[in-house]
Amino acid sequence: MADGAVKSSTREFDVVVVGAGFSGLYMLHRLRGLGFSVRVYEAGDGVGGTWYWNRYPGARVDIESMEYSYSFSPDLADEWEWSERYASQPELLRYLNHVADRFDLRPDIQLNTRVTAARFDEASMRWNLKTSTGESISAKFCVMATGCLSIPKAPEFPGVENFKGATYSTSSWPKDGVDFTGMRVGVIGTGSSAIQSIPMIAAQAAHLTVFQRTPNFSVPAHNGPIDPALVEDWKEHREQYKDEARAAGFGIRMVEESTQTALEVSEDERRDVYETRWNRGGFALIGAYSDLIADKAANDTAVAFVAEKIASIVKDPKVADILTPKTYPIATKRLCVDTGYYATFNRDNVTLVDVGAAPIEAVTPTGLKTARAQYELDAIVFAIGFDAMTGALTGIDIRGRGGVSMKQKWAEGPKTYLGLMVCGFPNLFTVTGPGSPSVLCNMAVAIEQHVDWITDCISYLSDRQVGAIEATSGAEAEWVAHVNEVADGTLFPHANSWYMGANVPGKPRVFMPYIGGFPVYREKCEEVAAKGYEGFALTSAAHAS
Ligand code: N01
Repeated sequence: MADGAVKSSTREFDVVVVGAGFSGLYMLHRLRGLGFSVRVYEAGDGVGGTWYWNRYPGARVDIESMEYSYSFSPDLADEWEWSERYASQPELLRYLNHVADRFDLRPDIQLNTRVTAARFDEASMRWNLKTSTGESISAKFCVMATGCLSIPKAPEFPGVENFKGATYSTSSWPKDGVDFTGMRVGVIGTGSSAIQSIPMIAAQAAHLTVFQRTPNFSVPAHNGPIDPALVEDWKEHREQYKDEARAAGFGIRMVEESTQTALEVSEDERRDVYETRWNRGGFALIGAYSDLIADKAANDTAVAFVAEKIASIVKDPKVADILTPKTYPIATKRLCVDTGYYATFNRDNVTLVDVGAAPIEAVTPTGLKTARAQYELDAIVFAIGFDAMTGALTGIDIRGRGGVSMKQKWAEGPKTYLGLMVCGFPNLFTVTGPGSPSVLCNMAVAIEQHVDWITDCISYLSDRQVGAIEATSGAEAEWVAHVNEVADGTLFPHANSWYMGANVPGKPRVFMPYIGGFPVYREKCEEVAAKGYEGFALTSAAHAS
């Protein structure tokens, strides 16, 4: 049978959705509600995406629970009660399972099934997909709801396979948890995952050694039981607060983005503002001044404030100094939100090792060897991050027109139009793809906006019997240039961050998310749709054979 032809064993759908996390669940709900036949394929044995996999101790959201929730259903919002200001991973996973049950999504979700390949058949204008379970699927549309941080980096340390103790990765933690009692544990990495898990592991292990290559900025969450008055207030003003979140650059209402610039106020006033926001907790600090991510001198004031905080919390000045970032502006790597992170280094059973100064050379059978010393360990935790934003898409053998793969197309960095579609890959949508605000926005807000846009688009095409939609090369090139131009106007490219692809050896250095702000971006998407999908080429279904 010719390549792309539909075999009798091939299952056919209007839309295939890859991934059953926050995006995939809502995508299914929206499309099925309009009568499309939809099938979701999920690699895990449960729904929840990020919140299914990342079960490490201390894992919790860094945006307040009330805002990190779906907003599409007032009934869902009214009936669900968050117990903490920042929900923990188990609670988030319960929430997503509740959503799957409440909207009866499970019958259309196939678990334990990884989509391994997707090929566009130009004659039929359909996608032919293959799965890890050997299935063949044909779909008119393909929605990649694969997440921005879902492909972990492999531990690239020589000798890992010879280690006699246990190894764990924060991004695929055992479901039954891990008991570190009495053990000498090493954590490699000091990103958000490590910063959340380090205080928890330190409280249990006999000894914890933290191997830090680059220090991160972290702000306190001030987590605790959710304030019932806050919940009541949200119930009363839900629509207003939703609009306010969508009008905020980062899609987070509670950041309270100021319009003032940092240097227009006195040092004393600035200190008071930072102090108030530090005490409020979470990302409030970066909302203090409008120019913190654009003006180095402004940013330096926030850097100095956090450095002072670290020095005031960490008793050993040498340790405090190693923990203080000095090589990049604050917020240009994802700001971490913690519970007791810096204070953990005051514990007698915690050691900080600067592997920026003396790199890790190898994992040995009994521990870890740096350029300076050998560390004896019973367990190693890899908290070394992800092949962010592109890894989940280039990890699937996606082939568009002419058999060109996504990997080839993105060899020099991701190219998309609006982070929603890629020229040469018709009828394939990416939820929170590179080139969209995605990880620089409240993901709940970014996801709902993308899912709504994609749903409207598929519905529009279907009503008009359009066979295929595809980003034009001109619109794509203009958008990529715009994404870069906006990023270059900020301090973000100054950091070796995963936003830049800098954490994965050999990955092109390109700033991947769109930093122009969620409101501007949303307006652009709405304008494009209102103009009959400007920048996209639409092909009549009559051309399909
Ligand atoms: O990963 P990361 P993460 N040798 O890439 C180090 C989201 N998230 O899983 O900076 C030694 O941030 C690496 O060092 P360096 C959030 O968006 C959210 O922690 O590259 N060290 C770094 O310290 C976050 O940003 C929450 O020099 C090595 C660390 O490993 C994103 O996910 C919670 C190394 C990796 O940090 C990723 O966070 C968790 C090597 N060879 C995650 N390779 C919430 O709070 C890497 N490192 C919601």
